[in-house]
Amino acid sequence: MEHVLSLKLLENYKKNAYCSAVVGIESLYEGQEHALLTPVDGGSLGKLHWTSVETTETLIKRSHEAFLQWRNVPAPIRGQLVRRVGEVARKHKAELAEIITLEAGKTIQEAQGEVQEWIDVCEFAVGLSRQLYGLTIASERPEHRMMEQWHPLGVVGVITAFNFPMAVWAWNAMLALVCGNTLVWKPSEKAPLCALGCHAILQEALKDFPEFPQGLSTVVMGGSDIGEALAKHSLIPLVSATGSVNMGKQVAQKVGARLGRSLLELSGNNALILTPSADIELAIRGILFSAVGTSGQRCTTLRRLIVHESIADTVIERLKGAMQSVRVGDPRKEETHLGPLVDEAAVHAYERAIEQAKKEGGELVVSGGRSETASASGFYVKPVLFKMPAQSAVVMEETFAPILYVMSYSNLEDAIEMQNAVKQGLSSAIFTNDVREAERFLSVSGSDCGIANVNIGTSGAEIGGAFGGEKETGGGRESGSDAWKNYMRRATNTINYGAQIPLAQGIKFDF
Ligand code: UN1
Repeated sequence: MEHVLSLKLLENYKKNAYCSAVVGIESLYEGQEHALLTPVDGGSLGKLHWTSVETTETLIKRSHEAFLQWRNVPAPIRGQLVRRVGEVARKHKAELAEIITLEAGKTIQEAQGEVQEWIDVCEFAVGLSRQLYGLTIASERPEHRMMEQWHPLGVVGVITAFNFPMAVWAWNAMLALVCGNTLVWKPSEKAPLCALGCHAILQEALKDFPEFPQGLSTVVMGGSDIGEALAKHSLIPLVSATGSVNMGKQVAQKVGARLGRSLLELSGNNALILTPSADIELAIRGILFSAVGTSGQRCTTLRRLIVHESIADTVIERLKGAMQSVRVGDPRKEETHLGPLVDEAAVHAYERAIEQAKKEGGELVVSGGRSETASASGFYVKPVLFKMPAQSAVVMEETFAPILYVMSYSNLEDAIEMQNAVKQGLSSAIFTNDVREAERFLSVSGSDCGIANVNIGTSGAEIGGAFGGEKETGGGRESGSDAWKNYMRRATNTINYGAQIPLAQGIKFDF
């Protein structure tokens, strides 16, 4: 089936006029042609040309030129652009969500939630534009003052994944822009239209600011060759990359080879510990959304449930019922809980994990499989619940699918050890009504993840916190708190307002 994109935001893209309007460079179309398919029913969304490496080079230089002007615009004025972006995104929320649903297969509910993350981060970034504070530091020398300033970095390279095709760009872009940087963005090959939708909003917002430079944010489309071009480029001081561990390692090595900075947000293999004191009904609701939401394709998806042995049978029974009531189907329908996986390869990964879990002694409680009720040509699968004898090899891996592995524990120390025993360290949660257990889990000897929650699930973080994780998750932090510091360089300034030159550390150097 052919989908006619009647979405106003993208009405020009099929005429191949859209991108050039965004970047002002016709040659963006010289690259390879790429067919776009929707996971909703496997139908066509049209075609786009990828950007060539040569054009990417040109665009990076252009972005650097834009940076040289943009850095001089006062931060609160830069914030006015981001405020306008938020207003325009809010106005087009439904249309933007529709693009996400068609291209990435996210349910309309969650797609709207994703656009809301973008709007929220705009509000946060506008506030930040007046709060890029440095410290004043007491100097040990008389008539001296020390202070810190935060300056913009330059062109920020952004690489994003299909599963949050707008929000992750927004986390990076809205902050990077108020911080005085420009951006070159390589979206996922699976979600280029979402990137064009984001840029349509930015273009609309920029109409109110004709004095601002062209090329503040540029989209470059393509595969790993384009990612590599960003990673290697000396005009890009920071590359922020979201995706697989393998991609992150490639990027980090290339950026590291030139001593650039990288900000990585990679895999998660998130666990939830369910203790005997927990409110089980509350926990079931938290578990279900975390395990099944976004068809298990969030990096914060719950994949490992570690339940106290005394309540394991009850919890498994309750979860079985809840999972069986999940509505799999067309993500454009309001009532759908579980839309399609993104493509056939994702379905194969799901099937492979099920087979492997069986071999490793897993007992299927909810058996899953392709969904017959949903479209035959789409990539619809049902949720899977496995009771595992131990945290075996398959459980240690991140499979981007709605598969939940349940294991039991007898004492909390062991449960925390199991939770920390994987290579990834993004998100984690405990459900308990016992303050000692909660605090132990949050303590220095508790969860080793970037996100540790009490009585809420592992996914669905708000933008106000710093988002990211440890170990193979890559160590980067994006979005809230002081993540903005990643997008700036710190200058320490010492100012002497006296008539002497005293040296620090008491050194005498008189002559
Ligand atoms: C991701 O999957 O890459 O916490 C990001 C969450 C979302 C972001 C997920 N706010 O689940």
